[in-house]
Amino acid sequence: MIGAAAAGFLCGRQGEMLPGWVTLQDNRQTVSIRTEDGNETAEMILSGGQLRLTGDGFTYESDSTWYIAECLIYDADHDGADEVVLHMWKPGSYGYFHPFWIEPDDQDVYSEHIFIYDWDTKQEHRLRKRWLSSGIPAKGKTVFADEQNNLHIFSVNGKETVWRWEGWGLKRVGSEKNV
Ligand SMILES: [Ca+2]
Repeated sequence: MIGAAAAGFLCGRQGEMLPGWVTLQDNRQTVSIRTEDGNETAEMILSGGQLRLTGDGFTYESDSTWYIAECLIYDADHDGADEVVLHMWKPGSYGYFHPFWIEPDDQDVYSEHIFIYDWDTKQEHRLRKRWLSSGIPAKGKTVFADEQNNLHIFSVNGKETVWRWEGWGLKRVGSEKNV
């Protein structure tokens, strides 16, 4: 974890600014991923905002400009196979699909995202883009997936929102709750 600076911002590895309340989880564990081709085992290392997944013949390393706060592995879209769900911060609000009518992003400003990847045993790095959110204003302090595969986001302001896969992507269900 990176220590908070006095100004209320975290100073990132390349001098970028993240809000000071952002918590970058440190997590190292062996995970079992349910795929269409059977289960696959991976070593997951989340440290300093960088994610590494390794196993028999594969390695995934996250983009060095990202800060991944949390990595969840669960069946986000309810089809029986697991997805990799990243709660993360990256430069700019838009990722791979930048709307043409919006001015170019300010790449010095970090914004919060939920990125979802399929686990594809045919790819050397395994992760295949599934659903990559634009910047979200959730101010998520932490996230959690429940037994119904709903994603709960707990904000730094003490609010909880619940998100469920519907059709194409996560949709918010119910109203915001105080926690
Ligand atoms: Ca799935």
